[in-house]
Amino acid sequence: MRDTELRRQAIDVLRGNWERGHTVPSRRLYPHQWSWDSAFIAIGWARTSPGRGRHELESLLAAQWADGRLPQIVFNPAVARDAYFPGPDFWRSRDVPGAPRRETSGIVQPPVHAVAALEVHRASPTLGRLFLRRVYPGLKAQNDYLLRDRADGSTDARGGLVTIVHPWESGQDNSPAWDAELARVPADVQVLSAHRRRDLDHVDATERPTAADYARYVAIVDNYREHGYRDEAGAHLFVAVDPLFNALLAWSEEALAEIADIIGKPSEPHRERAAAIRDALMARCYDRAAGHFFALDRDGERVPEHCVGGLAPLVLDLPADVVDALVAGMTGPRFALNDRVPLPSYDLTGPAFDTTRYWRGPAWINTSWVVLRGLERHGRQAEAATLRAAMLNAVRQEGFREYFDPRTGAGRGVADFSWSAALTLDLLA
Ligand code: 2M8
Repeated sequence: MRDTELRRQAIDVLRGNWERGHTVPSRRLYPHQWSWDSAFIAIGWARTSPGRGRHELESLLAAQWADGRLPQIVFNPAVARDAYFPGPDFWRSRDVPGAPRRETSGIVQPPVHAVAALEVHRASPTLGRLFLRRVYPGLKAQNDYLLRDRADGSTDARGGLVTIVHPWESGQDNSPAWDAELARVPADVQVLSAHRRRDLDHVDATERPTAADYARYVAIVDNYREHGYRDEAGAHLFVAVDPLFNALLAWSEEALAEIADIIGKPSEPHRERAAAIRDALMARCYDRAAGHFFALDRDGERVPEHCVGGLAPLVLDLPADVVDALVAGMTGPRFALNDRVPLPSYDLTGPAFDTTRYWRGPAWINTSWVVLRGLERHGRQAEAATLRAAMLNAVRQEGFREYFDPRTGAGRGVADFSWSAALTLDLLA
């Protein structure tokens, strides 16, 4: 298939998923607005209709909480309340002071939105400047919230890493990096009998998190909701440090610095925050022997599972030997960089590897796109060209699927998935 045809198909998917001001990740499986999906989707819109990219980010920011958190899900009031589980009646944001009028979930997702805002601006700089002025305060407040209320206790006075308090906050829901921490969450699979998992109406159960995972996901939210979604010390049932989340936070601080320069605000504080997060990632998550960035558990111990998020710090300024080690890991047996299938979400040789189960192996377009940007930043053109070819090959062969079998490239999850289409548009630009 020619590039022009692939581009046309990607635009069709985004148009089909456009829903008055935002784009759903998938019409059937995810019928609301998701936070980091909207960032990737805005990057795609930037390549074809920058106005929609602006709407995408501004509609998400309109649902920001008073404390600055940008919610993982903004519920569409026009959609049936039980179309997705867990829906608005499970989260009950309407009972929380400081939550917006529009109902939302109470957790966050990886903060890649400032990067997206800058991409949207660059696509149409004249209107973009006004747009940047409008979105800058919310984007800054989002990162302020994370660095203030989610600061990992063990960082130095300059600040540093932030925690996630639910696997859903990582965006890589059932990644093996969370298994040990999740196993500490007391949960009874019976709690699920009170709910109906709607995801299993759309995707085979072998491709989704297990019932035991969901029981714990529900228990963590029940506890957080009972605490009024306040981040009090010791209140969380799940705490972890995710290298992908923190790398995107640092990258977005760099983007905020550029945005601040464009609109005449102080940029140096953003550059300092970006450097502090990068330094903390290096000091705490980087394992020199493994040549990889690992997640941390609630005690600050490294979780030695090789996940694709551990390659994400490539989007930052890193010492040359660290870049070399990450690229060696990517081209070695664990991630097996090739020009057919994008990067697996988890170590192909790892004990928890699964070819079909969601974030436990399958290849995803968004995480590969982040790593691709990292390779480009460090001038690794050969590896970048290979990864780009793999991403385009996957969507050409299988369509804009949610994820792909990391060995065969077979499409998995839902079809017509928005960020797979959106980031394809970026690749083709
Ligand atoms: C997936 O997560 C949602 C919960 O947020 C789910 O499984 O229902 C993840 O892949 C996440 O990264 C993504 O943002 C979301 C919507 O595409 O789906």
